Amino acid sequence: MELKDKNILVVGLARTGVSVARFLAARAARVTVTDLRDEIALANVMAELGELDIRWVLGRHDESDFLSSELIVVSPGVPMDHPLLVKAAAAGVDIVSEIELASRFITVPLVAITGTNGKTTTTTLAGEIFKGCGFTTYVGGNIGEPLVELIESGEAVERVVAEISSFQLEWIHSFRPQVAALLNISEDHLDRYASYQEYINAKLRIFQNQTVEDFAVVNRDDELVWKHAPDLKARLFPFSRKLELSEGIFYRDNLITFRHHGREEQFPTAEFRLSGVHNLENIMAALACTLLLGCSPAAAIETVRNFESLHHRMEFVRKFKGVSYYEDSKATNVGSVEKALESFENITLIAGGKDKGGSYAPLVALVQERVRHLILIGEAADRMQLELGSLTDTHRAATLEEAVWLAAQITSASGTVLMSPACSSFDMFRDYEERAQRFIAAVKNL
Ligand code: UMA
Ligand code: ADP
Repeated sequence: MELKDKNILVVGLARTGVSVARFLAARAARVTVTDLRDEIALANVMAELGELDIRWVLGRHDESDFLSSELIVVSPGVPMDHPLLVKAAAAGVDIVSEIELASRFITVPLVAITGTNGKTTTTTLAGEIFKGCGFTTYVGGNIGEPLVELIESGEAVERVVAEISSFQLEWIHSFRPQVAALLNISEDHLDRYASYQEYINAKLRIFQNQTVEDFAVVNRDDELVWKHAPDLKARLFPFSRKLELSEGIFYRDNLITFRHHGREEQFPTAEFRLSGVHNLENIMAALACTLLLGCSPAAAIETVRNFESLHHRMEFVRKFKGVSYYEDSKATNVGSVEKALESFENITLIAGGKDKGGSYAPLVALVQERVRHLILIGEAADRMQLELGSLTDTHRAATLEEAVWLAAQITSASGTVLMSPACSSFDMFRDYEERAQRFIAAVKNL
């Protein structure tokens, strides 16, 4: 792809936009960057990119920039229905996401992993398995390192593993992973999409450009995912916790079995450090992605055995006066909270945050069965109280610290205090990591 002297607009100037601007400038494109945030808010970015020959349009977006560009690179946080993107698309301007741009320069096998939950865990594990098998590997995407950074660095790798969000899939045209995995789908990001179906369609685009030479690793047990499997062009490689498969990877009686073209490999699960049924699914998906691309089973199982849960995903914090405290700040939707509630009993659940517009109804049975006390925080508290408040003893707290203090008062010995918010954090915190740190500090201060 020729970028030299091309008139390119970069929309959004956070992690993605900064990396893209640097990448394009290094290839002598004529780059304009634009962000709704102004010079004061972006002072650090301006200092960081100060030496580059780029044009800045800050504090606003100008229609003329959108219409006069030859190419627009959009950050994931910019909605697809932004009026200026709609106009530019109608005028025939080429619009791409950062993963589309980067993938045009990636020449080694690419594994792309999406799903409502489990992306980061599966992506990280798959990356570790490749490395453990001796492949130099770049791990990036939604996990935090834009893929263009790999191209920009010039580093030669043998495998790329990318965590891919629905937002990043909105503006792809030729993005084609050799192995694409869809872990699960449940309601999320309904503050961004007009309907659940739109979100589902965005996720399915990960398979859009695959051919029969590629693999689609799909969750056989997820009805919604499996319903779409017959439409995929790639070779199907399902994973299942429930069914024995003749081609695919499945779990039964403490054993994961991988079957491909008549070959069979078995992996005992007894010594795995990752716990929970959802992590069995993540492990099977990661094994499928890596074994299909040349990893040796012996090295792969060694890595899986030693892999520990990532921070802020159902993480144990402390036991205090007989009560166990767990922090699951990364549970930002109902699907992930379901898994957390399935993992404990006699729960005091701290939930709430920025509402993403989905229904909390899938939690009803689990709240009735397992949640003794519910403490609600943040903007979503009103709606959560309406949907769940009558099912159990429900309280409100103005801050996370107050919620932790209250939880400590009302939870009986041997109970579990679990922060698993079902919401994003941006109403009260910078991000889910700050929310996690504040919870941990409050628990340690008890
Ligand atoms: N902006 C505009 N105009 C708009 C809207 C936004 O100029 O109309 C500007 C904002 O002022 C801001 C910038 O765009 O300066 C924000 O861009 P961004 O939200 O895309 O932020 P990045 O830092 O580039 O992060 C993105 C992903 N963010 C989102 O998808 C919201 C990061 O995923 C990802 O790690 C990063 O690219 C690198 O690939 C984060 C995320 O929350 C972790 N992802 C969602 C999730 O996991 O649920 C999908
Ligand atoms: P993502 O990157 O998709 O957000 P993470 O691995 O960061 O996924 O996990 C996010 C949340 O989802 C955590 O609360 C975690 O416990 C939960 N989780 C992880 N894997 C799964 C899965 N396969 N199904 C449902 N929930 C999961």
